Amino acid sequence: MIINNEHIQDSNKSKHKEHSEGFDYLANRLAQKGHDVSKIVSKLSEFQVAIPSWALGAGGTRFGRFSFYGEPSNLEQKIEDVGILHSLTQTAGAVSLHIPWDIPSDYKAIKEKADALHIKFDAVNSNTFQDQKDAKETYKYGSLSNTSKAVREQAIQHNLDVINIGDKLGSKALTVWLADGSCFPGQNNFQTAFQNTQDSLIDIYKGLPDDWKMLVEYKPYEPNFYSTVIQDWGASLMLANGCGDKAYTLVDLGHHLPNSNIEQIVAILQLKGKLGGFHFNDSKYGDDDLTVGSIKPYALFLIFNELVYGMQNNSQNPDLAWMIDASHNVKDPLEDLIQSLEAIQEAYAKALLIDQDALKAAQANNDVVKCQEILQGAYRTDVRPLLEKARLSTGGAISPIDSYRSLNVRGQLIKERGKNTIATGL
Ligand SMILES: [Mn+2]
Repeated sequence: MIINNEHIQDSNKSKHKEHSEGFDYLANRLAQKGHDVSKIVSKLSEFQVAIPSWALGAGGTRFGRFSFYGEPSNLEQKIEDVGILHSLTQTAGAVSLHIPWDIPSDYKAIKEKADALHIKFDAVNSNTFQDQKDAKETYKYGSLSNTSKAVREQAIQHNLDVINIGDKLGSKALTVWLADGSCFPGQNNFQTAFQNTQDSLIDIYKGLPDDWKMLVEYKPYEPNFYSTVIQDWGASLMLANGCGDKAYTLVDLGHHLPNSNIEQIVAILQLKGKLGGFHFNDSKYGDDDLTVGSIKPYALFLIFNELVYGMQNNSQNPDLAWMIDASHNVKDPLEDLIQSLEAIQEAYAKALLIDQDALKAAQANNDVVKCQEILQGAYRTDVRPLLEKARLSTGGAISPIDSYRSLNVRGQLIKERGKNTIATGL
C-alpha cells in the first residue's frame, strides 16, 4: 500500500483551522521571546530517524508472540511500511536492515522501491545472537568473543558479508551489537572475552570501506544475565578506540541500568567525538523497548538538550545515525512507531527552545534556580503546533495517527497481505 499526497491532504482538511490557530498563537509567543520559529520548523523537517526493519511486525516476549494482521512478510513490504510512516510523518526517511533477515534478492528493485518512497538505507545490523540454518558453528557461547577461533571467524565473516550487502544498497554504517557474555560466574574469563572481541572487531574494521562507520552498541545484561562482554559505554569506547577513527559508540536508551544518567554519557561521548549512533525507545525496568517518550519524557528531553548542544558545539563529533529500536507487543506497530517519531520530534523541538546563552550565563553565575527555570520553561512549552507545521510544509499529516486511522491503513494492509503474514524479528 502506498499513501499518496492527495489522501493525506484530504485527511488534513478538517484539522487546518485548529492547527493554524494553535500555530499562530505559539509562533507569536516564541517570536516575542526571540526565537526564529521558521528556523526551528525547518530543523524539525530535516531531522530524519531510521525505522528498523524488525519493528514493523509484532514483537514477542520470552513467553510468546501475538501476531498483528497484515504484517510485512518480505523486504519489499517492509520498505512499503516505512514509506507509509514517512508519508504521514515526514520524519522516517530511512530504514535500518537486519542481516540475514533482510537480504535483498533483487538489489536494483529494492533500491528503486526505496528511492520512490524517499527512503535511504541507514546502518546495517549484523546478527550473531542466533544460529542460522546450515551454519557450521554455533553462537550458543558467544560470537566475536568465543573461545573457539572457528566460531570467531564465522562471526567476523558474517559481519564482513553484512558490510558488503549494505554497501550495495548505499548504507554507510555497520552496527555491531553482541549478545556475548556469560550467565554464571566463572563461565567466562573476562579479559580473554574482551580481548577476543577487540581482535575480532579489528578484523571487521579492516573490511570497512573508507566512508563507512562502525557503531559499537553496548548493553549491561540480557540475554546473558551475569555479564556481557560490551556492558557499558566505557567498554564500547575502548573497543571503538582500539579499532580506529571510523569506529564509534552507539547509545541505546534501553541499554542502561535503571536511573543511569544517559544525558551525561551522551555529552561526554560527543565531547570526545565518539558518539556515532543513537537508538530510541523507553523503559520502566530494563530493556523494555517501549514507545519513545511513554515513560520518561523529561529524561528524553534532557538527553536531547545534550544532543542539541553537541550538534551545535562539537564539530569533532560526526552526524549521528538515529534509529528507533522498539518492540510492539500490544499496539499496531505502525501506530506505535508514529507515536515514537512524534515523541522524538517533540523532545527535539523543546530542546531547540532552550536559550543556550542564558543557560550558560546562569551556570557561570551559579544561579541554580535560573538554570532549572530555563530548562523547564522549554520543557513545559506545548510544541506540537511546530511539529504539525513541519509535517505540513513537506506534505505530511497534521495528525499522523488520525490520518492513519481515517485512511484505514491497517485494514488495507490486511486486505493486501492477509491475516497470516509474519514479519521476521524477535
Ligand atoms: Mn539497539
